[in-house]
Amino acid sequence: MHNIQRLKPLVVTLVMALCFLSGQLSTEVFAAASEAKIGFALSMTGGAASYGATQTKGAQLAIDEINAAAGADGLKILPVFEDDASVPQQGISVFNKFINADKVSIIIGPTLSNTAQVADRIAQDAGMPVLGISNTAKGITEIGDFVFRNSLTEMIVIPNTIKVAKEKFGLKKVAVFYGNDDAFTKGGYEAFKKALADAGIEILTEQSFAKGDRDFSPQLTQIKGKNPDAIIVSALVEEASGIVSQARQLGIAATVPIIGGNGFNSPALIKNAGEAAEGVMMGAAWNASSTLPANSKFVAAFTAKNGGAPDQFAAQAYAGVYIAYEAIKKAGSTTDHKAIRDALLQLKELDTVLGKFSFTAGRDADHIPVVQIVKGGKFTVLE
Ligand code: 1QQ
Repeated sequence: MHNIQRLKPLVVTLVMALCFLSGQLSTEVFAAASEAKIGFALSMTGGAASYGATQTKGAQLAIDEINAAAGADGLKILPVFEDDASVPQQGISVFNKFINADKVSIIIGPTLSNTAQVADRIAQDAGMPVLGISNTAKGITEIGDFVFRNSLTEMIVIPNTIKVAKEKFGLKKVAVFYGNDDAFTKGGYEAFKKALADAGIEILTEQSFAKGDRDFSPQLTQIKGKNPDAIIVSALVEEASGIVSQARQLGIAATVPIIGGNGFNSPALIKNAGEAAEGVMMGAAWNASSTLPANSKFVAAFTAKNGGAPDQFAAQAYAGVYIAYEAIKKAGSTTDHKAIRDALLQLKELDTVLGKFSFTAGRDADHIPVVQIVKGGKFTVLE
C-alpha cells in the first residue's frame, strides 16, 4: 500500500510525459508528408447533376491549391469522388463506402438535402464528420453533432429575397408553385409561405408538381388566371427551367417576375430557359461580386482553369474543402473523427470566399444572404 502511494507521483509524471509525447508525435506525423482522405458525395448524374458538376470543379480547385501549397512535406488532400446520383439510396451506399472501405477523415456532400436527410444519419451513427456544401433545407444539422454545413439555409435566405422583391416590385399578391416530393423544395415552400405572411403578401393560389414532371402548363394556366404580381417557385433547376420557359410561352408577361430559391442558382437555368430566364430573381448565399481578396482570387483562378466563371455551388464547395482541411490540421489527426468534429466547431473567422467563416453552435452557416437577378444572360447581384 505504502509503496503504491509513493509511486503515484511517478505514474502521474509518466502519463503526462506520454501525453506530451503523443502530442509531439501527431505533429510529427503531419510534418512528414501525409494525406487526409476526403470523401465527396456529389450528384454527377440524375436531376441534380448540373449542381454536382460545378461543385466538383470548385472542390478540385481548392484541392489543387492546397496540395501545391503543402509542398513535399505538408499535409495533402487525397480526394475520393463518388456519384450520389441525386437519389437518397445511392447517397447511403456512397457514405457506407467512405466510412467502411475508404476510411475517410471527413465526408463532404451530398448535393441534395433530400439525400442528406437520410445519408447524414449513417455518418452520425458512425461518428464520421460530414460537411454539407449545398444542403439548405431545415432539419439537416439537427440530425446530430457530427453534421455541419457551410450552406445558408432557405429559412435565412428567403425572408431577405421576399423583402427585396417586395421593395423592388411592390408585391401585394402572388402565386406559389413548389415541388411536393423533395426535402429542399418542400422546405423552401414553407420558408416562402412564412416570409410572405410576415411581409403581408397575399397568396392567391398554391400549385405543386413532382420531380421529373415536364409539363407545367395545367398549373401555370391556373396561376395565369389569378393575375398575380409575381410567381414564387420552390424547385430544383431541371423543373425550374421548364417552369420559367413555359410560363413565358403561356403568355405570362415578363412584367410578372418569377422568384426562386436556392435551386435557381445554377447557370443551367439560364442555359435551359434562355431568353425566358431574363429578370428571374433568386436568393443566394454567395456574393459573386464580392471584392474581398479571397473571393477575387477564387473567381480569377476558377475562370482561368475552367474557362468560365464559378457559380454559388462551386464557391461553397471550394470554401468547404478549405474548412475541412483547416479542421483536420487543427485536429492534428486524419483518423480521430471526434477531434476533427471538435476542430470544425472551434474554427473561428476563417477567411473564405463566403466571407469570414465560423459555424454556429448548431453547426450551420451564418452570413449575409444576397439576391441575384438574371440580366443579359448572367446572374447579377442586386446591390
Ligand atoms: C438542397 C438545395 C439544392 C438546391 C442543392 C443543389 O439547396 O437540396 O438543399
